[in-house]
Amino acid sequence: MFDQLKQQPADKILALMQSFREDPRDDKIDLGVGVYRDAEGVTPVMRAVKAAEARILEQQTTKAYTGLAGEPGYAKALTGLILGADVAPSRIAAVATPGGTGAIRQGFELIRMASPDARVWISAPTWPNHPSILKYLGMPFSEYRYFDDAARDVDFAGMMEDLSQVAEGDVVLLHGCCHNPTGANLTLGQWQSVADLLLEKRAIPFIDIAYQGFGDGLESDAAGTRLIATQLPQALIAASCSKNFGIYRERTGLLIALSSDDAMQKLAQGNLAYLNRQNFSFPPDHGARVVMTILDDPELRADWKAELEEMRAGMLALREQLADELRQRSNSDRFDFIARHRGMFSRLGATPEQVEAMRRDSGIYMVGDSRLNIAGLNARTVPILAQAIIDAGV
Ligand code: PLP
Ligand code: TYF
Repeated sequence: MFDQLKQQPADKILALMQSFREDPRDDKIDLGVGVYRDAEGVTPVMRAVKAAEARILEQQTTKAYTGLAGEPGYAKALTGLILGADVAPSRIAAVATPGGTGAIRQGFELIRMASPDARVWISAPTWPNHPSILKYLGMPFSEYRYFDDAARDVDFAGMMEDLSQVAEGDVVLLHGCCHNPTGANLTLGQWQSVADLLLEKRAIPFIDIAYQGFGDGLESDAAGTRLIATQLPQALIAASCSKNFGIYRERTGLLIALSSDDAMQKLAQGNLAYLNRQNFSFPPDHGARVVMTILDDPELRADWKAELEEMRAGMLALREQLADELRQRSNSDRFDFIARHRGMFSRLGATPEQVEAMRRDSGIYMVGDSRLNIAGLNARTVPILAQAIIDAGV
Protein backbone atom coordinates (compact mmCIF):
# COMPACT_ATOMS: atom_id res chain seq x y z
CA MET A 1 0.00 0.00 0.00
CA PHE A 2 2.48 2.61 1.10
CA ASP A 3 4.63 1.94 -1.94
CA GLN A 4 1.85 3.63 -3.89
CA LEU A 5 2.60 6.94 -2.20
CA LYS A 6 4.27 9.75 -4.07
CA GLN A 7 6.97 11.99 -2.63
CA GLN A 8 5.40 15.22 -1.34
CA PRO A 9 6.90 18.66 -1.80
CA ALA A 10 8.77 19.87 1.30
CA ASP A 11 7.80 23.10 3.07
CA LYS A 12 10.59 25.46 1.97
CA ILE A 13 10.51 27.44 5.22
CA LEU A 14 10.84 24.33 7.38
CA ALA A 15 13.53 22.90 5.08
CA LEU A 16 15.50 26.14 5.51
CA MET A 17 15.23 25.71 9.30
CA GLN A 18 16.93 22.32 8.91
CA SER A 19 19.77 23.66 6.71
CA PHE A 20 20.38 26.38 9.28
CA ARG A 21 20.72 23.80 12.05
CA GLU A 22 23.21 21.84 9.97
CA ASP A 23 25.40 24.88 9.19
CA PRO A 24 28.50 24.63 11.46
CA ARG A 25 29.36 28.36 11.32
CA ASP A 26 29.19 30.09 14.72
CA ASP A 27 28.24 33.47 13.30
CA LYS A 28 25.31 32.23 11.17
CA ILE A 29 22.11 34.29 11.36
CA ASP A 30 18.63 32.75 11.11
CA LEU A 31 16.12 35.05 9.41
CA GLY A 32 13.98 32.18 8.16
CA VAL A 33 11.03 30.71 10.03
CA GLY A 34 8.51 33.18 11.47
CA VAL A 35 9.21 32.74 15.17
CA TYR A 36 9.76 35.76 17.42
CA ARG A 37 13.17 35.94 19.06
CA ASP A 38 14.48 38.45 21.59
CA ALA A 39 17.88 40.18 21.45
CA GLU A 40 19.51 37.04 22.90
CA GLY A 41 17.94 34.89 20.19
CA VAL A 42 15.51 33.26 22.62
CA THR A 43 11.81 32.66 21.94
CA PRO A 44 10.58 33.33 25.47
CA VAL A 45 7.59 31.92 27.28
CA MET A 46 5.74 35.15 28.03
CA ARG A 47 5.41 36.13 31.69
CA ALA A 48 1.61 36.09 31.63
CA VAL A 49 1.64 32.66 29.99
CA LYS A 50 3.84 31.26 32.78
CA ALA A 51 1.56 32.83 35.40
CA ALA A 52 -1.58 31.51 33.72
CA GLU A 53 -0.05 28.04 33.45
CA ALA A 54 0.86 28.07 37.14
CA ARG A 55 -2.70 29.06 37.99
CA ILE A 56 -4.16 26.35 35.74
CA LEU A 57 -1.81 23.73 37.20
CA GLU A 58 -2.95 24.61 40.68
CA GLN A 59 -6.66 25.12 40.06
CA GLN A 60 -7.63 22.73 37.27
CA THR A 61 -9.68 19.86 38.67
CA THR A 62 -10.35 17.84 35.52
CA LYS A 63 -9.02 17.20 32.07
CA ALA A 64 -12.21 15.55 30.83
CA TYR A 65 -13.31 16.48 27.31
CA THR A 66 -14.49 20.00 26.62
CA GLY A 67 -17.12 20.54 23.88
CA LEU A 68 -16.54 20.03 20.16
CA ALA A 69 -16.16 23.78 19.79
CA GLY A 70 -13.67 23.91 22.69
CA GLU A 71 -14.06 26.05 25.79
CA PRO A 72 -16.75 28.70 25.09
CA GLY A 73 -14.97 31.23 27.33
CA TYR A 74 -11.91 31.02 25.06
CA ALA A 75 -13.92 31.81 21.93
CA LYS A 76 -15.63 34.68 23.72
CA ALA A 77 -12.40 36.20 25.04
CA LEU A 78 -10.46 35.89 21.78
CA THR A 79 -13.39 37.09 19.67
CA GLY A 80 -13.50 40.16 21.91
CA LEU A 81 -9.78 40.78 21.41
CA ILE A 82 -10.12 40.59 17.63
CA LEU A 83 -13.52 42.18 17.01
CA GLY A 84 -13.86 44.53 19.95
CA ALA A 85 -17.42 45.27 21.01
CA ASP A 86 -18.78 46.23 17.60
CA VAL A 87 -20.09 42.87 16.39
CA ALA A 88 -23.30 41.51 17.92
CA PRO A 89 -22.76 38.13 19.64
CA SER A 90 -25.82 36.82 17.76
CA ARG A 91 -23.77 36.99 14.54
CA ILE A 92 -20.79 35.04 15.85
CA ALA A 93 -20.15 31.31 15.47
CA ALA A 94 -16.72 30.10 16.56
CA VAL A 95 -14.72 26.95 17.24
CA ALA A 96 -11.32 26.40 18.78
CA THR A 97 -8.88 24.78 16.34
CA PRO A 98 -5.37 23.34 16.43
CA GLY A 99 -3.51 26.58 15.62
CA GLY A 100 -4.29 29.19 13.03
CA THR A 101 -3.50 26.57 10.40
CA GLY A 102 -6.31 24.40 11.77
CA ALA A 103 -8.66 27.38 11.56
CA ILE A 104 -7.71 28.01 7.94
CA ARG A 105 -8.17 24.34 7.10
CA GLN A 106 -11.59 24.17 8.81
CA GLY A 107 -12.59 27.45 7.13
CA PHE A 108 -11.75 26.07 3.70
CA GLU A 109 -13.68 22.89 4.47
CA LEU A 110 -16.70 24.92 5.58
CA ILE A 111 -16.59 26.82 2.27
CA ARG A 112 -16.35 23.56 0.36
CA MET A 113 -19.33 22.09 2.23
CA ALA A 114 -21.47 25.20 1.73
CA SER A 115 -20.47 26.04 -1.80
CA PRO A 116 -18.21 23.53 -3.60
CA ASP A 117 -17.78 25.74 -6.67
CA ALA A 118 -16.78 28.86 -4.77
CA ARG A 119 -13.36 30.10 -5.87
CA VAL A 120 -10.92 31.21 -3.18
CA TRP A 121 -8.83 34.24 -4.12
CA ILE A 122 -5.41 34.45 -2.48
CA SER A 123 -2.83 37.22 -2.60
CA ALA A 124 0.26 36.85 -4.78
CA PRO A 125 2.37 36.14 -2.86
CA THR A 126 0.87 34.61 0.29
CA TRP A 127 1.78 32.16 3.06
CA PRO A 128 2.58 28.96 1.11
CA ASN A 129 0.21 26.86 3.23
CA HIS A 130 -2.80 28.71 1.77
CA PRO A 131 -2.42 27.36 -1.79
CA SER A 132 -1.01 24.09 -0.47
CA ILE A 133 -4.13 23.31 1.61
CA LEU A 134 -6.48 24.51 -1.14
CA LYS A 135 -4.74 22.21 -3.62
CA TYR A 136 -4.91 19.31 -1.18
CA LEU A 137 -8.65 19.87 -0.71
CA GLY A 138 -9.18 20.11 -4.48
CA MET A 139 -10.74 23.56 -4.21
CA PRO A 140 -10.68 26.09 -7.06
CA PHE A 141 -8.49 29.10 -6.34
CA SER A 142 -6.95 32.09 -8.10
CA GLU A 143 -4.36 34.68 -7.21
CA TYR A 144 -4.83 38.41 -7.06
CA ARG A 145 -1.91 40.82 -7.45
CA TYR A 146 -0.77 42.16 -4.10
CA PHE A 147 2.90 43.18 -4.06
CA ASP A 148 4.61 45.69 -6.29
CA ASP A 149 8.14 44.25 -6.58
CA ALA A 150 9.68 47.57 -7.61
CA ALA A 151 8.04 49.76 -4.95
CA ARG A 152 8.09 46.98 -2.31
CA ASP A 153 4.60 48.14 -1.43
CA VAL A 154 1.03 46.97 -2.01
CA ASP A 155 0.05 47.02 -5.69
CA PHE A 156 -3.40 48.27 -4.80
CA ALA A 157 -4.48 49.17 -8.34
CA GLY A 158 -3.50 45.66 -9.50
CA MET A 159 -5.23 44.09 -6.51
CA MET A 160 -8.51 45.91 -7.17
CA GLU A 161 -8.35 45.18 -10.89
CA ASP A 162 -7.93 41.45 -10.22
CA LEU A 163 -10.62 41.39 -7.53
CA SER A 164 -13.05 43.01 -9.97
CA GLN A 165 -13.27 39.51 -11.50
CA VAL A 166 -14.51 37.93 -8.30
CA ALA A 167 -17.87 36.19 -8.82
CA GLU A 168 -20.83 36.21 -6.44
CA GLY A 169 -20.16 33.75 -3.63
CA ASP A 170 -16.39 33.61 -4.19
CA VAL A 171 -14.14 33.92 -1.17
CA VAL A 172 -11.35 36.49 -0.87
CA LEU A 173 -8.57 35.59 1.57
CA LEU A 174 -6.97 38.66 3.20
CA HIS A 175 -4.20 38.92 5.79
CA GLY A 176 -5.64 40.85 8.74
CA CYS A 177 -2.29 42.57 9.39
CA CYS A 178 1.47 42.05 9.03
CA HIS A 179 1.24 40.40 5.60
CA ASN A 180 3.26 37.21 5.30
CA PRO A 181 5.63 37.15 3.35
CA THR A 182 5.87 40.78 2.22
CA GLY A 183 5.33 43.01 5.31
CA ALA A 184 3.32 45.40 3.08
CA ASN A 185 -0.17 46.16 4.37
CA LEU A 186 -3.40 47.84 3.34
CA THR A 187 -4.23 51.28 4.73
CA LEU A 188 -7.61 51.64 6.40
CA GLY A 189 -8.82 53.55 3.33
CA GLN A 190 -7.80 50.60 1.16
CA TRP A 191 -9.59 48.19 3.50
CA GLN A 192 -12.70 50.30 2.97
CA SER A 193 -12.37 50.05 -0.81
CA VAL A 194 -11.96 46.26 -0.55
CA ALA A 195 -15.02 46.07 1.72
CA ASP A 196 -17.08 48.13 -0.76
CA LEU A 197 -15.99 45.89 -3.64
CA LEU A 198 -16.77 42.65 -1.80
CA LEU A 199 -20.16 44.01 -0.78
CA GLU A 200 -20.93 44.94 -4.37
CA LYS A 201 -19.71 41.54 -5.66
CA ARG A 202 -21.52 39.63 -2.90
CA ALA A 203 -18.25 37.89 -2.15
CA ILE A 204 -17.18 36.47 1.21
CA PRO A 205 -14.09 37.81 2.99
CA PHE A 206 -11.88 35.30 4.78
CA ILE A 207 -9.38 37.01 7.06
CA ASP A 208 -6.27 35.24 8.29
CA ILE A 209 -5.03 37.11 11.35
CA ALA A 210 -1.89 35.57 12.83
CA TYR A 211 0.09 38.61 14.03
CA GLN A 212 -2.30 40.88 15.93
CA GLY A 213 -0.12 43.13 18.11
CA PHE A 214 3.04 42.71 16.00
CA GLY A 215 2.37 45.62 13.62
CA ASP A 216 0.95 48.92 14.87
CA GLY A 217 -0.59 47.62 18.10
CA LEU A 218 -3.43 45.33 19.17
CA GLU A 219 -6.23 47.73 18.21
CA SER A 220 -4.75 49.12 14.96
CA ASP A 221 -3.83 45.64 13.76
CA ALA A 222 -7.47 44.54 14.07
CA ALA A 223 -8.93 47.65 12.42
CA GLY A 224 -9.22 46.15 8.91
CA THR A 225 -10.79 42.97 10.29
CA ARG A 226 -13.29 45.01 12.33
CA LEU A 227 -14.19 47.15 9.34
CA ILE A 228 -14.94 44.03 7.29
CA ALA A 229 -16.78 42.35 10.17
CA THR A 230 -19.11 45.29 10.75
CA GLN A 231 -19.82 46.09 7.08
CA LEU A 232 -20.10 42.70 5.40
CA PRO A 233 -23.05 40.42 6.17
CA GLN A 234 -20.92 37.26 6.22
CA ALA A 235 -17.22 36.66 6.85
CA LEU A 236 -14.74 34.04 8.01
CA ILE A 237 -11.84 34.82 10.35
CA ALA A 238 -8.99 32.43 11.14
CA ALA A 239 -7.03 33.59 14.17
CA SER A 240 -3.77 32.29 15.60
CA CYS A 241 -2.41 32.79 19.13
CA SER A 242 0.95 31.24 18.23
CA LYS A 243 2.80 34.52 17.80
CA ASN A 244 1.11 37.09 20.00
CA PHE A 245 0.97 34.73 22.99
CA GLY A 246 4.19 32.92 22.01
CA ILE A 247 2.50 29.52 22.38
CA TYR A 248 3.46 28.10 18.99
CA ARG A 249 3.57 24.45 19.96
CA GLU A 250 0.35 24.50 21.99
CA ARG A 251 -1.59 24.78 18.70
CA THR A 252 -4.08 27.47 19.64
CA GLY A 253 -6.37 28.91 16.99
CA LEU A 254 -9.95 30.01 16.46
CA LEU A 255 -12.22 29.92 13.44
CA ILE A 256 -14.97 32.55 13.46
CA ALA A 257 -17.91 32.58 11.03
CA LEU A 258 -19.96 35.78 11.02
CA SER A 259 -23.55 35.52 9.82
CA SER A 260 -26.22 38.08 9.07
CA ASP A 261 -28.97 36.51 11.17
CA ASP A 262 -29.64 34.21 14.07
CA ALA A 263 -30.73 31.15 12.08
CA MET A 264 -27.63 31.30 9.90
CA GLN A 265 -25.42 31.72 12.99
CA LYS A 266 -26.86 28.55 14.52
CA LEU A 267 -26.37 26.67 11.26
CA ALA A 268 -22.77 27.88 11.03
CA GLN A 269 -22.06 26.94 14.66
CA GLY A 270 -23.48 23.45 14.15
CA ASN A 271 -21.43 22.91 11.01
CA LEU A 272 -18.23 24.16 12.61
CA ALA A 273 -18.69 21.73 15.50
CA TYR A 274 -19.45 18.96 12.98
CA LEU A 275 -16.24 19.72 11.09
CA ASN A 276 -14.18 19.55 14.28
CA ARG A 277 -15.78 16.19 15.04
CA GLN A 278 -14.95 14.80 11.61
CA ASN A 279 -11.33 15.89 11.81
CA PHE A 280 -10.22 15.47 15.42
CA SER A 281 -13.27 15.49 17.73
CA PHE A 282 -12.16 17.94 20.40
CA PRO A 283 -9.67 20.76 19.78
CA PRO A 284 -6.57 21.18 22.01
CA ASP A 285 -7.42 22.90 25.29
CA HIS A 286 -4.24 23.93 27.12
CA GLY A 287 -3.24 26.90 24.96
CA ALA A 288 -6.85 28.04 24.70
CA ARG A 289 -7.20 27.93 28.49
CA VAL A 290 -4.00 29.94 28.90
CA VAL A 291 -5.27 32.59 26.48
CA MET A 292 -8.67 32.74 28.19
CA THR A 293 -7.06 32.98 31.63
CA ILE A 294 -4.88 35.88 30.51
CA LEU A 295 -7.57 37.81 28.66
CA ASP A 296 -10.13 37.44 31.46
CA ASP A 297 -7.81 38.59 34.24
CA PRO A 298 -7.10 42.33 34.24
CA GLU A 299 -3.62 41.96 35.77
CA LEU A 300 -2.44 39.15 33.52
CA ARG A 301 -3.96 40.89 30.53
CA ALA A 302 -2.12 44.14 31.29
CA ASP A 303 1.18 42.32 31.76
CA TRP A 304 0.70 40.35 28.52
CA LYS A 305 -0.07 43.55 26.63
CA ALA A 306 3.02 45.24 28.07
CA GLU A 307 5.29 42.37 27.06
CA LEU A 308 3.73 42.14 23.60
CA GLU A 309 4.23 45.88 23.22
CA GLU A 310 7.92 45.49 24.13
CA MET A 311 8.28 42.82 21.44
CA ARG A 312 6.55 45.03 18.88
CA ALA A 313 8.67 48.07 19.77
CA GLY A 314 11.82 45.96 19.53
CA MET A 315 10.94 44.80 16.01
CA LEU A 316 10.15 48.38 14.97
CA ALA A 317 13.49 49.61 16.31
CA LEU A 318 15.30 46.88 14.35
CA ARG A 319 13.42 47.95 11.20
CA GLU A 320 14.52 51.56 11.74
CA GLN A 321 18.11 50.53 12.42
CA LEU A 322 18.29 48.32 9.31
CA ALA A 323 16.77 51.01 7.09
CA ASP A 324 19.29 53.54 8.53
CA GLU A 325 22.28 51.24 7.98
CA LEU A 326 21.17 50.57 4.41
CA ARG A 327 20.55 54.26 3.72
CA GLN A 328 24.14 55.00 4.72
CA ARG A 329 25.71 52.08 2.90
CA SER A 330 23.69 52.45 -0.30
CA ASN A 331 23.70 56.23 -0.22
CA SER A 332 20.01 56.07 -1.16
CA ASP A 333 16.56 55.72 0.35
CA ARG A 334 15.68 52.63 -1.66
CA PHE A 335 15.58 50.43 1.45
CA ASP A 336 13.30 52.75 3.43
CA PHE A 337 10.43 50.35 2.79
CA ILE A 338 11.89 48.17 5.58
CA ALA A 339 10.91 50.87 8.10
CA ARG A 340 7.45 51.22 6.52
CA HIS A 341 6.67 47.50 6.51
CA ARG A 342 5.02 45.98 9.57
CA GLY A 343 5.12 42.65 11.40
CA MET A 344 7.86 40.06 11.50
CA PHE A 345 8.58 39.98 7.81
CA SER A 346 9.82 42.11 4.96
CA ARG A 347 10.36 40.97 1.43
CA LEU A 348 13.70 42.42 0.44
CA GLY A 349 13.29 42.03 -3.31
CA ALA A 350 16.57 40.15 -3.75
CA THR A 351 16.97 37.50 -6.47
CA PRO A 352 17.29 33.82 -5.48
CA GLU A 353 20.99 34.07 -6.46
CA GLN A 354 21.50 37.01 -4.12
CA VAL A 355 19.69 35.16 -1.31
CA GLU A 356 21.97 32.18 -1.93
CA ALA A 357 25.07 34.42 -1.96
CA MET A 358 24.14 35.87 1.44
CA ARG A 359 23.73 32.37 2.82
CA ARG A 360 26.98 31.10 1.29
CA ASP A 361 29.19 34.11 1.99
CA SER A 362 27.75 35.49 5.23
CA GLY A 363 25.79 32.61 6.80
CA ILE A 364 22.59 34.65 6.60
CA TYR A 365 19.50 32.50 6.12
CA MET A 366 16.37 34.04 4.63
CA VAL A 367 13.58 32.38 2.65
CA GLY A 368 14.32 31.98 -1.10
CA ASP A 369 11.82 34.70 -2.05
CA SER A 370 13.99 37.08 0.07
CA ARG A 371 11.59 37.20 3.02
CA LEU A 372 13.49 38.01 6.18
CA ASN A 373 12.33 37.63 9.76
CA ILE A 374 13.10 40.93 11.45
CA ALA A 375 12.90 39.29 14.90
CA GLY A 376 15.88 37.09 13.97
CA LEU A 377 18.09 40.21 14.15
CA ASN A 378 19.55 42.18 17.03
CA ALA A 379 21.40 45.49 17.28
CA ARG A 380 24.73 43.71 16.70
CA THR A 381 23.66 41.70 13.63
CA VAL A 382 21.77 44.46 11.80
CA PRO A 383 24.98 46.07 10.40
CA ILE A 384 26.25 42.61 9.36
CA LEU A 385 23.03 42.01 7.41
CA ALA A 386 23.12 45.50 5.90
CA GLN A 387 26.67 44.93 4.64
CA ALA A 388 25.75 41.48 3.26
CA ILE A 389 22.78 42.99 1.40
CA ILE A 390 25.06 45.59 -0.20
CA ASP A 391 27.80 43.03 -0.95
CA ALA A 392 25.27 40.75 -2.65
CA GLY A 393 24.34 43.64 -4.94
CA VAL A 394 20.68 43.87 -3.88
N1 PLP B 1 -1.42 32.42 8.87
C1 PLP B 1 -0.26 33.01 8.60
C2 PLP B 1 -0.22 34.09 7.59
C3 PLP B 1 0.90 32.60 9.26
O1 PLP B 1 2.05 33.20 8.97
C4 PLP B 1 0.81 31.57 10.20
C5 PLP B 1 2.06 31.15 10.80
O2 PLP B 1 2.49 30.88 11.71
C6 PLP B 1 -0.44 31.00 10.47
C7 PLP B 1 -1.52 31.45 9.78
C8 PLP B 1 -0.74 29.91 11.44
O3 PLP B 1 0.04 29.68 12.48
P1 PLP B 1 -0.25 28.54 13.54
O4 PLP B 1 -0.89 27.40 12.83
O5 PLP B 1 1.10 28.20 14.07
O6 PLP B 1 -1.12 29.12 14.56
O1 TYF C 1 5.65 31.71 7.74
C1 TYF C 1 6.22 31.33 8.76
O2 TYF C 1 7.43 31.28 8.85
C2 TYF C 1 5.38 30.97 9.97
C3 TYF C 1 5.67 29.61 10.57
O3 TYF C 1 4.39 25.10 7.49
C4 TYF C 1 5.32 28.44 9.74
O4 TYF C 1 4.05 31.14 9.63
C5 TYF C 1 6.03 28.14 8.57
C6 TYF C 1 5.72 27.02 7.83
C7 TYF C 1 4.71 26.19 8.23
C8 TYF C 1 4.01 26.47 9.39
C9 TYF C 1 4.31 27.59 10.13
